[in-house]
Amino acid sequence: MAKCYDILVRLLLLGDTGVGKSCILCRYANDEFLDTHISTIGIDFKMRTVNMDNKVAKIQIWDTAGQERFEAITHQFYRRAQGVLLVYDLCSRTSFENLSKWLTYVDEFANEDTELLLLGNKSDRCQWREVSCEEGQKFAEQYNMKFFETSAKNRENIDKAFQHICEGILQKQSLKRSTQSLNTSTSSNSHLVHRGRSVLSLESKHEDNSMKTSEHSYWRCCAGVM
Ligand SMILES: Nc1nc2c(ncn2[C@@H]2O[C@H](COP(=O)(O)OP(=O)(O)OP(=O)(O)O)[C@@H](O)[C@H]2O)c(=O)[nH]1
Ligand SMILES: [Mg+2]
Repeated sequence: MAKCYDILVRLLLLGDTGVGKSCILCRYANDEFLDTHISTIGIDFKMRTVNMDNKVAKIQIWDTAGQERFEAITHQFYRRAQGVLLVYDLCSRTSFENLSKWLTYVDEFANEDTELLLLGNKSDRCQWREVSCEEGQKFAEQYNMKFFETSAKNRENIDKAFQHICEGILQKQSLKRSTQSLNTSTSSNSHLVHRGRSVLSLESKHEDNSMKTSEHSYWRCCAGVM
């Protein structure tokens, strides 16, 4: 099948049950909002195509269930994510306190260079707020994440948050590409130096293939789980 995009970005939504992950995704992908809580079973996904840097970017977003009983399923998806949106409900201190648990999972199951973004959702319910904006900001800074307060209900910061994480991922990728080409030229130079002089051997760096899962095997793997 012909590829109809230039860039594929894979994101994962994580956080306690009820914080609004599915609503954030519905708002971003379909511009819809659902008032009732229908708990996600295992994992779900949606896509949106956007223009970034004059390229067509397909954003594939995996929406995980916050309930503990699905963790064994959802952990399998962490490694394929280039970015994780970590969500808490700013009207629920428990969901904020549980962020460290989600970060432990990210540490354990995601790639080291996964881009992270913290979202304090339900900003339209400020009168019931249990977590201040400053606390959210401070937590995010501790883990080197950018932070947004969002509302899936009134759209606040939803597009901005997705745009931010995608840009971060693309910047990281282009930096990685430049480093790799630099390494390649260094290692080919090192080869020449080694052959020509027979004395100097510079160690060539191995290319990091961890993020190069082909889309084909990716889909096969998901199909096995779904
Ligand atoms: N007021 C308000 N309610 C929201 C917002 N986002 C989600 N909700 C409500 O919060 C409840 C839970 O939303 P979901 O998106 O289903 O939560 P979830 O994080 O996907 O939950 P799980 O699938 O169980 O992990 C629903 O009743 C939503 O209507 C928001 O920004 N503002
Ligand atoms: Mg859900």
